[in-house]
Formats: sequence, C-alpha cells, structure tokens
Amino acid sequence: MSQRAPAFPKTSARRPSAVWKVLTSTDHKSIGLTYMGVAAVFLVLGGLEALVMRLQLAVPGNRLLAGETYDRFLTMHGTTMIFFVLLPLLLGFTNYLLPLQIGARDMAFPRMNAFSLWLLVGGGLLLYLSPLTGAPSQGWFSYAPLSETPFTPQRGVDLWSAALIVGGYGTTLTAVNVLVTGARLRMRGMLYKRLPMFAWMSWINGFIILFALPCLTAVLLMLEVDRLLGAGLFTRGDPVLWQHYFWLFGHPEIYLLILPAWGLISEIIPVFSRKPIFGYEFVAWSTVAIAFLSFAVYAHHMFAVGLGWPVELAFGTTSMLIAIPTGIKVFNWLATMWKGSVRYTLPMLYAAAFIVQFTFGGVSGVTFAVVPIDWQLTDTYYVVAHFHYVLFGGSLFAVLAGLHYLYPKFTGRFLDERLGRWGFWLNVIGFNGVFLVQHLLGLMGMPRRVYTYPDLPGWGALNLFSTVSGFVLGVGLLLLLVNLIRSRTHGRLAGRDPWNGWTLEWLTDSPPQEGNFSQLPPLHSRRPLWDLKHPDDMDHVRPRRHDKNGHIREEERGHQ
Ligand code: HEM
Ligand SMILES: [Cu+2]
Repeated sequence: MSQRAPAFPKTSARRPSAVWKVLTSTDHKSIGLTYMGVAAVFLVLGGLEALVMRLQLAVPGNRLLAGETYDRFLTMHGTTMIFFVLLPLLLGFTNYLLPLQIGARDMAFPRMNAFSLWLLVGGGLLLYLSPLTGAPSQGWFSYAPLSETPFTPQRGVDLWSAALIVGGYGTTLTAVNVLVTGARLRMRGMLYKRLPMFAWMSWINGFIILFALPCLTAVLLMLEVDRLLGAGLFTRGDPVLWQHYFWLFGHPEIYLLILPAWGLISEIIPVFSRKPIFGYEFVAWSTVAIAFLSFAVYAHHMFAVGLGWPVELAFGTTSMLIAIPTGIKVFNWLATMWKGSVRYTLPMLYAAAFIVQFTFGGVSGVTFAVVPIDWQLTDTYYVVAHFHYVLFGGSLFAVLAGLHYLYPKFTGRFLDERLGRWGFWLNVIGFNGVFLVQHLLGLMGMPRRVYTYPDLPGWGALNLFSTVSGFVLGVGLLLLLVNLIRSRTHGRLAGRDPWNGWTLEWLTDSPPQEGNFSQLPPLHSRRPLWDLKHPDDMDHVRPRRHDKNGHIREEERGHQ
C-alpha cells in the first residue's frame, strides 16, 4: 500500500482567500486595482445602458422605450460613467502609481485609503439599488426644482443623492490622502521640480477634488433637505441656485477627470518617442493654471439662463483663456514626438488617438465659449458629441493607453498584441462613428435628451450610423476585456522594465512586492532609471537631449 501524503496542517485552511485579501487590503496597489475592477463592472453596466438608448434612437419614431424609461437610462448612464467609471479608473491609477513614482511604500493613510475605496463602492451600490424604488430620471445634473418631489417623486432620486454623497466623501478623503502623500512621502532627492508628470498632475488634481467635491456634497444635502423635510430652498428660493452650486463643482469635475489622464499621456509619449518630455516646466505650470481656471469658467454651462451680458462676457473670456494652457499641453506632446524615434506600440497608439480626439473635443468646447454659438447649440446633440469626445475620446482613451502601458507592471505579463490591435481599431472606428456624426445632428437642430425624433431629412440615417457604430465600439471593448482576462495567464512574460522606462515604477518587480522597493537609487534628475542605465551620460550632467535642429541626438537613438 502506498503511503499517504501527510494531511495539510489545519492552519493553512485559514489562509485568507483572495477575495478576503482584496476586501481587507490597505495596500495602495491592491486598492488601485480594485478601483479599476469596480470601474470595469460599472463600465459594462453604463455601456449596456448606452446601447439600449442608442437602440431606441436608431430609427425615427421608435417605440422601444417609453419617454420616462429613456430618461431613467439616460440618468443612470451619465451618473455611472462620470462617478463610477471614469472617476474610479483615474483614482485607481493614482493609487497604484503615485507612491511608486515618488519612491514611497504606500499612500500616507493606508486605512483611510481603503475606507475611501469602499465608500465609493457603497455609493455605486446605492445607485444601482435606486431602480428598486423607481430609478432617477432627472438627468445626471439633476437640476432643481425639476429634481424636487413634486416633479420627480420617485424615491430613486434620494438614493441617487445618497450614492453621490457617500461616494463623494470617499473621493474627498482620497484627495486628502493624495495631497499628503505627494507632499510628505517623496523619497530623498524627489524635488517637486523632478516629479514625474503623472505624479505631478495627480497631485495637483488632489487640490481640484478637495475644493470641487464639497460643492456637490453641499448642494445634494440641500436637495435632500428640500425633498425629505420640505424646506423649499430651491422651490421658494432662486431657481438657478442649484445650477451655480452644481457647475461650480461640475466644471472642475471635468478637469479632475482629465488631469490624471493627461498625466498618463505625459508618461507614455516620452517613453515611446525616446525623448524627455518637451518643455517640462510648461506642462507642469500649465496644469496649475488649469486647476485655478477650472473654477473660473463654470457659468459657461449657464449661458442660456440669462445671466446678463457682463457675466456672460466674463465667463466666455475665461473659457477661452483655459484653452491656452490646454493647448500648451497638446503642443508639448506633439513636440515630444517630433523627430523622436516613435514606437507605435499599443500604449502609444492609444495615446496618439487620445491627442487627436481630445483636441477635437477641446476645439468644439471653445466654440461654446462664444456666447451666441452656445445659445444656438446648447442642449443639442452637438453638446453630446463634444463632451463624449472629451470624456471618452480623451479621458477614457488615455486610461486605455495607461492600461496597456501598465498592464505588464500590474501582472508581469504583456497584453496580447494581435487582440490588442483589433481592439484598438474597433474602438477608434466605433467611438468616432458614434459621436462624429452627432456634431452634424446637433447642427441640424436635433435636441439632446429626447427619447425619439421625427423623420426629418438625414436624421434617421445619421442616427442609425451612430447606433451601429456603438455596437462596433462594444465589440472593441469586449475584445479588450477578453485580452485583460486572458493575458493574465497566457500573456508573454514582461519582466521589470518592458518598455525601457525612466521612472521609478519600472525599477520594481512586476507586480511590485509589498513595500514596493528593496532599494532606491540616488536621485539626481527627473529620469532616475535613465541615469542608472547610462552612468556615463546622466541627465543632470547633460539635460538637453536634442540637437540644434530639434532632432533626437544620434547617440540617444543608440541608447534605446
Ligand atoms: C467614458 C464614457 C462615457 C461617458 C463619461 C459618458 C457620459 C455621458 C453623460 C454625462 C451623458 C449625459 C447624461 C445626461 O444628460 O444626464 C451621456 C449621455 C449619453 N451617452 Fe454617454 N458617456 C460615455 C460613453 C457612451 C457611449 C460609449 C455611448 C454610445 C454607445 C454613449 C451614449 C450616450 C447617449 C445615447 C446619451 C444620451 C444623449 C441624450 O439623450 O441627450 N455614451 N453620456
Ligand atoms: Cu464646463
């Protein structure tokens, strides 16, 4: 009789399961990845809601959804995508990357960090409980008095507010964590002027979150005081009071959804162009300018309410001004690519698509700064096209670039290249197909937030095109999902530094060990890993890496 293997010692049965580990972890990397995982679930939900809306809009006079039901899908979609997809994605990258880039072991307050994460998850659950009591139908910006009980009686609105209040507290606490981490936990030699661009931008973002989100929390509490206690702040008070509060939060919100995205792009483009970022100081300081200006433009969302021309002129002007620091960034990214030796890997492809699409969305944004144009186009599909170009073509594409860039760090393996390229092209074609034509629909006068429309010349065809493209995009995102899951076990091994990077995260194992670093190199410049790899040619000795004509120097190419 063969001998039996000794029974496993009992204690090992109590080893925490993977799920328990995720639920209780205070490690910034686990928290970061959980944010992203949660966001992926909500992306599927928000994406399905979008497709249902697009099906309803596919042909004129469609009867698939009733008007009220369409409004509910619209509200759930907008709220989900902004607060429970983009926000957690960007917070996920910030959590994961910020400590690694500055040479820290973790965020400043790891337990508070876990608390913030679960507050946000709780918020998401509250939102998706709301359909049980009648899903909210007042739109993601929930204008009061429309969102008051007499006009939107269902309890789902209260759950909707609760979702954003709870999630909002979590995000505000994260901002505190980010600010303290960036201020206090930088390794020796990591001066502010040497911060990697992602670390810098997500740190500045902490300020925007800290000052913007409380405006939302306050106004939501006011709404609930009205709805639950009948105070009448918005019904008996100023009818545009809500809008002031909401947009004082809402416009900075759009910037807080783009700053970390810019940070990712500012990491990826230099690495894949083999040039340090062009005009580091300009990119850095333009971010600060944007953080301030983002609070000074908010009333451009309110040109149609009749603020009077002096106010409109002022806000129109600031809105045009903010295009300058934004344009500086686009210029600097292009200048970084210019005469570099560009490698069109998957992250770089997504980054390139980002530049084109984000610029497009930015330019259509500037057209709204011209008040009479805004009067003409407000609440049309031109607006829907504009903000999807910024949020999807911009933020989300940057996140996808970041995901392809950092996946090897997260998992130790590359994403599959072939599947990745198929996904990329389907996403680009699908996304532009959905939203490019909506500019035309808007110019032709199609209002937004309508559940159906009459059969006017061209409207049906353009809408059908948009809907079909939506499904192409859906397939593209699905391929990405398959790739993310499959490559975890099947992907090519990546090692520590698969892209030949320059910032500290590439010094760690993939995935990084607990505590991140066993040893940190001395830090003399913005590119510590370059210095490590080229001790004879360090950045602080020779920071200029282009020749007089702007070409990347020959020996630099050799250094790839
Ligand atoms: C990052 C991704 C996305 C974000 C952040 C986003 C955000 C939003 C927001 C904030 C609204 C406005 C909701 C409101 O007015 O209350 C909206 C509306 C809408 N979105 Fe998205 N969205 C995203 C992706 C998509 C995709 C992929 C599609 C289509 C396939 C889509 C289709 C729509 C439609 C049809 C509407 C309704 C327009 C209307 O009736 O006015 N969205 N989205
Ligand atoms: Cu705005």
